[in-house]
Amino acid sequence: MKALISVSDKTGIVEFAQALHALGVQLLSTGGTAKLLADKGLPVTEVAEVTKFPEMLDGRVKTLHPMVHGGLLARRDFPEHMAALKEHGIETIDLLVVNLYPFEATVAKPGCTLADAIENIDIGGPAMVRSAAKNWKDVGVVTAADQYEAVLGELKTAGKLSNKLRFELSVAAFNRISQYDGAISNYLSSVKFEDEKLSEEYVPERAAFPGQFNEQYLKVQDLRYGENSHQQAAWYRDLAPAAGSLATGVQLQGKELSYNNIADADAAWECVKSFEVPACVIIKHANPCGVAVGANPFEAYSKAFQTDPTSAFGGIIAFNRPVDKAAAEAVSKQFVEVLMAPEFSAEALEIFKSKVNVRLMKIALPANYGDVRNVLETKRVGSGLLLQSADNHELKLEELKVVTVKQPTQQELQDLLFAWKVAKFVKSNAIVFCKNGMTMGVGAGQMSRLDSARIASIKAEAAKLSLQNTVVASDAFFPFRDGLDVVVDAGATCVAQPGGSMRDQEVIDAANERGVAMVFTGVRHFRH
Ligand code: 93A
Repeated sequence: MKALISVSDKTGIVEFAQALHALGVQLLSTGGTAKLLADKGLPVTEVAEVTKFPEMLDGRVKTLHPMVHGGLLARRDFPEHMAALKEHGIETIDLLVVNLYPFEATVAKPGCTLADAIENIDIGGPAMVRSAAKNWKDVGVVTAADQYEAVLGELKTAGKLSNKLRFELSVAAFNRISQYDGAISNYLSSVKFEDEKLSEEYVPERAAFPGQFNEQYLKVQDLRYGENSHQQAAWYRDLAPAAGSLATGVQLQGKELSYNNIADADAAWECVKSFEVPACVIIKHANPCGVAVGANPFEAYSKAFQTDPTSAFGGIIAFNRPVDKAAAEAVSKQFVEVLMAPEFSAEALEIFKSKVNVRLMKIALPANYGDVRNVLETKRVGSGLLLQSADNHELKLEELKVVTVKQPTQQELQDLLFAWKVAKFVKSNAIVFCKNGMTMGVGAGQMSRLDSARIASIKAEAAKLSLQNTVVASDAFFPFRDGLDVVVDAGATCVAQPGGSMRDQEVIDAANERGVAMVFTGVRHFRH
């Protein structure tokens, strides 16, 4: 058996090659890799010896040769193929181990020159990978270090690779090539090409979004159905999901997650992650119907639940602290679809054991608060795609601009920041009443801001909550004073809104007339 090893990332390659050698596999390798293996005392033949051509053009041409590709592509069960190899003195290659020039890492470096990017486009590596992956029936193709173990495992026990493993390796290889080519296309089509600046040192300016968008996703699972039962669906994740994102979670118990569960769980998780102190978020139909912070998860949940107990029925609940016995007991009294937290105590797990339908999801928070957020948002439109950076704006206290005679109190300012965080996760038009770190009324998803304001107070009334002395966050500006009047009529004494309307002065005058405090945030949080 013969293996050709040609790797840029040499992590673990010596140990892998040593194990192959111990199994009697002959080693063939390219310049840098061959040198490393030889230095470690391994008997290795340089590809240049086989092709009878030196590596040339600064390594651009190393393995692009019939002696290599013939050995990879020949079908062992076709006598004509084997006769052709014999005629030309080509030997078969049974195992290919390749990882590519680090194109992605190179262009990720600030100040990367166009010349450096181009030089890191691997040609020979992908060509060999394609040859071997196409001929998967006869050749095993290894494209990542985390495959070394499985390959050695089969070679040790069976002396050869199974059809199944060779096929899986081939699929993984084509995925890798597609991802690699996607990265090259994304990079090149984002370059703002300036002919007059061309030189070896030219660092091109790049558009935020490439001219052609290539992304790869990995299937997490097929779903029973989509938003409705007549729609088919599956859940995919990024190849490298961000730490602390929904895709990194594990389901500990309960029924299979549904399409709507996953969408709501993401909203719940992103919202609860945005709080530094213990918080609880209850989501229904993509909107928060209760959010609160508290001294502990139990208190946060109890407050969040009070906002709208009717809507909380069948909700998706997220905590940013481990769920302990007290919180678990409280939550278990309501019908809950999904419960998410960074950790569950043994007692909490015991409480949910008998509730077999409750889906428990454990997701680690990012290492540092606010560290990693979802970075890119996509939305299909017709035969197209909308792409935007995620709405990760965090409002700071010092960014609040008081525009009224009346000044907010310290407590009101704290509640405004809380309300503003929640409003970001409420579908527009969003009106969120809050008090003492708790939502008191949420108006979501209305076509008129006035209706959202009315609905928020109707909901508070239904939950028997008083809106007297509450603060209000409005995700976008009030186009007229009527929206402000509705929230002040309901009992609000302090209002946060972006500002920026043609009629800002009319709304400021109204706030002064009504004797309430108002702040402009200078930023809008539409969410559709
Ligand atoms: O420059 S290439 O596009 N031309 C080639 O013929 C070729 N053959 C292998 N790049 C080529 N490779 C790549 O070299 C491999 O994909 C691998 O990433 C790298 C290993 O080189 P070395 O063994 O010299 O460190």
